[in-house]
Amino acid sequence: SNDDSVVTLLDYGAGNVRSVRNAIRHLGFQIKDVQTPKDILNARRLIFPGVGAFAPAMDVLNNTGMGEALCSYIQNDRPFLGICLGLQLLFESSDENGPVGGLGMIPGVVGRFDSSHGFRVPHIGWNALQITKDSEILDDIRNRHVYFVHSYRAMPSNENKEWISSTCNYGDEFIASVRRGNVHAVQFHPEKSGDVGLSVLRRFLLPKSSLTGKRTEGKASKLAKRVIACLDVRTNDEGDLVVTKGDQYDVREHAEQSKVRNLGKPVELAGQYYNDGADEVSFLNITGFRDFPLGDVPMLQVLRRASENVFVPLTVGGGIRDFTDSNGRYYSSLEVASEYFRSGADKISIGSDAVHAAEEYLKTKVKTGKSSIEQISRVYGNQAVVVSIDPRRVYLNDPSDVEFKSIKLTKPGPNGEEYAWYQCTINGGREGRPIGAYELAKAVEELGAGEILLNCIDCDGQGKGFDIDLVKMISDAVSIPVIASSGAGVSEHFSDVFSKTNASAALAAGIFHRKEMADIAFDQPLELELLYCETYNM
Ligand code: 1PR
Repeated sequence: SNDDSVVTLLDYGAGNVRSVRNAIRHLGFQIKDVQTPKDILNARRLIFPGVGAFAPAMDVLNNTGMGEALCSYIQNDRPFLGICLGLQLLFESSDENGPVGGLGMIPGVVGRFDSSHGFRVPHIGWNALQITKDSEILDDIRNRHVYFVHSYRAMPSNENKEWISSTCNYGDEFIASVRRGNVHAVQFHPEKSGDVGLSVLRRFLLPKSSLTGKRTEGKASKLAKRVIACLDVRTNDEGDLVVTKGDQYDVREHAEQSKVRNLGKPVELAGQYYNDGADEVSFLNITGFRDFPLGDVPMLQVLRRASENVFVPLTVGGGIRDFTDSNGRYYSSLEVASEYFRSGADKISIGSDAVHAAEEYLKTKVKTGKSSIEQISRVYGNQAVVVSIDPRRVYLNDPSDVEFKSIKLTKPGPNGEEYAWYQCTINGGREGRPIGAYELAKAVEELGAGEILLNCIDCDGQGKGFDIDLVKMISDAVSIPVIASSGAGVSEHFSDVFSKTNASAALAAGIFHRKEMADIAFDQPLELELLYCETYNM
């Protein structure tokens, strides 16, 4: 095609490239999908958003002849942008379930991050780049952070140094982007890095003459703490999907004949929080445990529409488990998750089903490979699987009263109890289970969860701060990232949880809905923009 508004996209069908598509369209371009190797050779500009694992991606490229076409396209210095796995595949090989041979365009081996010196793997979140040479497409980044999510990375060496345009520090210094002539590839996700990421794509897509502005050096920095806006959604009594918010998980209004509290429309609020600067947006379908999510078409529509305008990571949770519908048709949790990924989710979050899986695993000590956590992480990677924990504090006078890990409380319980354990619940806090948050967190990490969303029923909706004792216990127990949740009421609560615990992110709901929640009294007004602008680098 000769049309400058057309971009060729190589999507080999391994996962969610919806957000890349949405970002390209948002910038005013049309997409032509690669069907045959010839489409690669004829492309004016080619974007390759690699998704999934290295070995299956190479299998597809080799079996279809697309790998060969890609190599010749790149050797001819034609405009190319690889994203994430689309960067890694350019190297000689990867250790991911390997060694597995790559396209071999760039010298070097892609290896796993070393988690031994306290860096959590996967590397998830917003990090700064060290820009080492003129890359053109990175010119607007300056000191702002971009979004990464990966467990494997390529390292700089003498052999590949002329390719490197930026590096990033996470335990090791790894390659964040490469550039040679018209060939670019980035390890981070421009389509998930907000407006700074959109500018990377725009610079790749537009002819150079139409852009102004010059490069500034980025500075090395640690991974930033993330602030996540959470939307609890459910069908209200009229059958509409609405954003709601509970008080210790109770979402019914106390006054008005006990109606479900309605704070607005999910797609609109998600767009608003993105524009306000949220680092990520989560949707939790809080009645998913009783409704079958694939029957819940509105939720899929919400995701599709939200992902058209939200260019930061989207997580969706609620009802992810194996399911047999009323016609006797069986759906695996993997099928349910796949439908969410196809509709625009970057991560899925599992609550109740993770509790069942962890109980089973602790009882039998056998990984069956059949749990939702194992199935989904095998196909989509650990970084795509979040486990949401809904614990409730149980006070104790003596820690030896229970078999679960307990902690000495900073603030004693209502009857002067000095200890507590945190009992896991399922079905939106309705049922307590014989497993603690600590035991659950360790078990799901072993099963393949990539991140933990740590709620606390006692603190939910109270606006009195996160449960620091709980967040500390869990973030010290696992080596995957932990998202602290429940209780944020003022911006100091965020700095508090980040300075006192090893949480990687903090999630909140009520504080963001404040305008819509005049009925809930908070202590102080909050400057939303100030909250997000602050980069919690500790
Ligand atoms: O069990 O896999 O179907 O998943 C259900 C999901 O829905 C779980 O992630 C569970 O946490 C969530 N959920 C279920 N019931 C409720 C409820 O509120 N009745 N919401 C619920 C959980 C917790 C957070 C909340 C934070 C921050 N809400 O989403 O946003 O507590 O709130 P705050 O900042 O206002 O204090 P499954």
